Amino acid sequence: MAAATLMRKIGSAINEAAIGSRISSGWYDPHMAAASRAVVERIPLVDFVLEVRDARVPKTSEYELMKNYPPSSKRIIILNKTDLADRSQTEFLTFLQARVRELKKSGHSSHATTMMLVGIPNVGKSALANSLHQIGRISAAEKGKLKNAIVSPQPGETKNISSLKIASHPNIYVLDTPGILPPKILNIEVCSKLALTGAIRDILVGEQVVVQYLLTLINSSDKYKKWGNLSATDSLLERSTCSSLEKQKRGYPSDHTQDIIVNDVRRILFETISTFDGNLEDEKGMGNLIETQLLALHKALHVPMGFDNDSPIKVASKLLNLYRTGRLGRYTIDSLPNNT
Ligand SMILES: Nc1nc2c(ncn2[C@@H]2O[C@H](COP(=O)(O)OP(=O)(O)OP(=O)(O)O)[C@@H](O)[C@H]2O)c(=O)[nH]1
Ligand SMILES: [Mg+2]
Repeated sequence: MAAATLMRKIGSAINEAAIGSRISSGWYDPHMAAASRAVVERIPLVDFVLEVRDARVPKTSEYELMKNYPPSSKRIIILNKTDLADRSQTEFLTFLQARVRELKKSGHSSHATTMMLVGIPNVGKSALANSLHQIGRISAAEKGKLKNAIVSPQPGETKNISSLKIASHPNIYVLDTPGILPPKILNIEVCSKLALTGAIRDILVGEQVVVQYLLTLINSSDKYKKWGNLSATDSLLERSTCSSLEKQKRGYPSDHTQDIIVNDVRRILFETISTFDGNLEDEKGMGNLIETQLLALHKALHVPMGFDNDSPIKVASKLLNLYRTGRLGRYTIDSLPNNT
């Protein structure tokens, strides 16, 4: 498999960086260790645990701390980032809205209900906590005073458990928690997917390595074939087909410069893959194609070539950003049985 060496590289970088060094902190830092104890203590105290997973990697993003709890009416698994994944999933907000309504009607209604959002870093727990504000029923006077959770593209943004009120009479609270991973991740494929989807900071693995893994996946899938005849209007059309809820949730500005860049990037990927005459099953062949692609992408991504040593890193982070915001299409990278 062409990705084997890359996966080994990512796996060892991640496990070496777990605890950190004197110059940089690792991803399993004292915050994560403390948060994991705090979450475990709260599990028995809350009414529901909502385990948020990334729809692109529904298996890989399983939350270690809930592994021993069978899915039940208390442990609810939610797939987030469905707009980035290949398969369409049930709309989770509609689902939660129904749960909140049920709660109001049920016997719970005389006392406050607490739901805890848990998950690995960067799956969108805080974004979900904020969306829940919009679906809960809360008086206008209280709305002005509502807290919002901070959302960021970097993993590890939320450092403490915080409580947000999403409905009154009866009161419903959502606990937003810091993202948690186990201190050791032995499976190198899991490591690679976590790095690619942004659960672990890029600096610990290196953007250039992560982007090679991304290109290996793109080059091995046949999605690129759709990019053969792109014009600026195609890409605009594709964006306008996203549902308004998705857009509202993501909050990405519609930026025409970005659309042109996306089109150029897709076209370059299409051209380089379809004219490549080496063997993509072979690591060397894949490596050569990736090298050609990264060189060709400098121009499309507006990174001047060769002026400084950082230009390959800039190309890598721009391409990763396009992928992570769904501009290179939808991908489900965990292989799942068809009935999942
Ligand atoms: N495309 C897309 N992006 C999302 C979605 N939900 C969240 N995001 C983005 O994912 C990134 C992470 O979101 P957060 O809500 O900060 O994630 P988190 O799980 O709270 O992360 P930690 O606090 O680090 O554990 C942000 O850039 C969000 O804008 C979604 O449904 N679709
Ligand atoms: Mg958060």
